[in-house]
Amino acid sequence: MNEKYQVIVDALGELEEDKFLDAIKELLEADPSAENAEQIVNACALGMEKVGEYFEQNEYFVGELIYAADILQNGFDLVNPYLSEEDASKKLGTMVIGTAPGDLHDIGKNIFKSMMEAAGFVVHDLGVDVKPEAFVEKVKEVKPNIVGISGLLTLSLDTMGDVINSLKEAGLRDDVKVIIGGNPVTEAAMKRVGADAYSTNASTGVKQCKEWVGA
Ligand code: B12
Repeated sequence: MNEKYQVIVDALGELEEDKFLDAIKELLEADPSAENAEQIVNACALGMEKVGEYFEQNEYFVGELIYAADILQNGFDLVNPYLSEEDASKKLGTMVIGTAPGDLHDIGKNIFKSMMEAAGFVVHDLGVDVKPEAFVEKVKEVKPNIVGISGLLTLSLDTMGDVINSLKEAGLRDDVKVIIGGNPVTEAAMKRVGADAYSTNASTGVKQCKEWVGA
């Protein structure tokens, strides 16, 4: 990775907010393209991985996780407006998205949502810890092309299945494509829960959704 992006990874990992935000600002000033903004988002995700590693090693605790999430959100607020140069006025399709039942992580979901909106989708975001019934109600109401479920806990791989089963029981499963995303999702998990696609990366997730609507 280019050393300028590496500064972002390291500064976030070490919880150095000023250094982190200054690096993002400098990179965006030098190159305001969507491609650069995506690279910055990827560097942020790597920085959060470092935070996660420190947490696993008992060097950081939940307080540091919360602080890291806060710093990341501030960084992401800077990047968000640069994420796409596409014409967001031509709507490609509709998505209902939420974090899996029992899971409160939403940073990655919010990044994916912003990138979907920037690509031209209308996104209805149900928030975190979204119960299967809430997904069903929203799908009935807005009839989306795609349902997205985000999850960062291993436990979410089961509760994502509960959401998909509820869509089946309501007779809605065949009307939508379902994509699951978040760090722990795998192809095996996708098959087990009955989703149509999975992604551990917002860019490839958006690409998949665009393919589904023929864009
Ligand atoms: C920040 C964080 C928190 C914050 C969350 C703040 C927030 N608003 O989201 C707080 C402090 C609240 C938190 C709480 C907890 N956390 Co936490 N947390 C993290 C941490 C450090 C980073 C997660 C993150 O934001 N990553 C950055 C984003 C950008 O990455 P991402 O989510 O993967 O998203 C990208 C892609 O996956 C994709 N994507 C995401 N969603 C979707 C959806 C779709 C549809 C698509 C296509 C793509 C997509 O797009 C994104 C950009 O590319 C991780 C460690 C890690 N490295 O993952 C632990 C981690 C996820 N947490 C963990 C744990 C254990 C907890 C707690 C239980 C801690 C506790 N003891 O209380 C609680 C759980 C509360 C709950 N019920 O959910 C564990 C999970 C372990 C497991 N295997 O289940 C991890 C892995 C840490 C660890 N190594 O142990 N956490």
